[in-house]
Amino acid sequence: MENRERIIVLGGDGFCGWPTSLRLSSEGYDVVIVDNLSRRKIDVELGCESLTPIKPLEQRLRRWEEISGRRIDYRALNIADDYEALEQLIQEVRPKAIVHFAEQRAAPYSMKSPRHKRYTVDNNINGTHNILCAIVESGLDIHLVHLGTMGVYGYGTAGMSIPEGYLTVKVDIDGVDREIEIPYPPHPGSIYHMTKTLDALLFYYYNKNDDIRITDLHQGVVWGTNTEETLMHPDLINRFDWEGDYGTVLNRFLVEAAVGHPLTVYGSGGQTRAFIHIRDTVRCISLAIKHPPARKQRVKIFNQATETHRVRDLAGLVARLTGAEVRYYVNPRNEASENELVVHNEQFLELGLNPITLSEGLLQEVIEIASRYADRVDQAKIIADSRWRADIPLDREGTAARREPVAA
Ligand code: USQ
Repeated sequence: MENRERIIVLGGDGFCGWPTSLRLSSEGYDVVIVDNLSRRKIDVELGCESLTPIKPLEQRLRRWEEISGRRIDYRALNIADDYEALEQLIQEVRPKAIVHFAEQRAAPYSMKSPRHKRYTVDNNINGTHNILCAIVESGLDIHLVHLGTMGVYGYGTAGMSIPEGYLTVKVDIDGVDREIEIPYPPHPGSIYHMTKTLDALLFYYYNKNDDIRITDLHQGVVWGTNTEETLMHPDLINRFDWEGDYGTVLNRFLVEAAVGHPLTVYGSGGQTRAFIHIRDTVRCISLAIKHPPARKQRVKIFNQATETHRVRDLAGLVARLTGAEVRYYVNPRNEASENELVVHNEQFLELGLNPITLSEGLLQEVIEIASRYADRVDQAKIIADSRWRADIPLDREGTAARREPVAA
């Protein structure tokens, strides 16, 4: 039997986890997906579903095997809860790497209520800690690749660009100037983002104490939906979130345009964020697996983002392409209304990433998908119920009074 390298993908049924699992399988790794299908259960809780009609995981996996001749194994497991089963699985599979997507990943969902805050913290922190603990117990040299977020830095960079994880600072120690490198100060903007900053501390400790090899990928807002592999058959289609809690900004604007809803710009729309196309997400993860940190090297941090955009400029672009109305809503979040953002991402570029940047062609591809499945969108679910604080008014109609020119 061929001795292939094995990879465990935690959260392999999700938006980034599914296309990553397919990519790694097509590259020749033996992939084991671990998932408790929590994201599908949250669809039921929220009363909406993926824009794209995703198939049950078993059906996805059967179709993939039929098309590619490659088998992906699946284990139903809640890694935040069932530590013993996770430890046994790692012993049994003996993976080269574990890719960790198994976190509740939506900022608005994490802010909905005390229950949602507590679920996000319990799930994300226990899950991450269980993996680290189980890797140590296994005694194996396993590379952990974690999906982190650009949001750990905050987005206000005081006029400087955001380095890849570590910041060089000058300090005065006993009257002598010294230059030292420190982890970039955490500055989370939601309970969800806060869990990722806590993850970073867990990584720091386990890397220092147990020499675990860890790569933390600080990913920006993902847009798009298809990758080369998910396009191979309708049964492999990826999920596409659009509603108020889980949909991310650019994909939401494209769906809103397709169903004739005004584009939901929060506040002034002056928020600048870092973006990455889903096809680059899977490329970056593959590159990260192929380039692990050396044993005893500190946690390796990549900024997994290819470009930055201001929210109102994205709305302007989508409006120009589709004729949609741009409407301003009271921002349900507690965030700066305007910010500049410059992000270093040289490490992935040096490893050969040729970034996909926002082009009309790719936007059209998403508009086409959004139009094809528009009847699956329940317009009542477009406006988020979540607010960062109880005193922020819920704005269902949009502040139509505000009409600033929107840059195209
Ligand atoms: N926004 C709008 N209108 C909308 C939705 C969002 O104006 O309809 C604004 C938000 O106020 C925010 C920006 O767009 O300023 C981005 O919001 P988002 O929902 O697209 O992204 P976010 O909540 O930050 O979280 C998403 C993913 C998360 C990932 C993160 C990367 O859900 O998993 O970690 O993007 S980053 O934003 O770089 O931290």
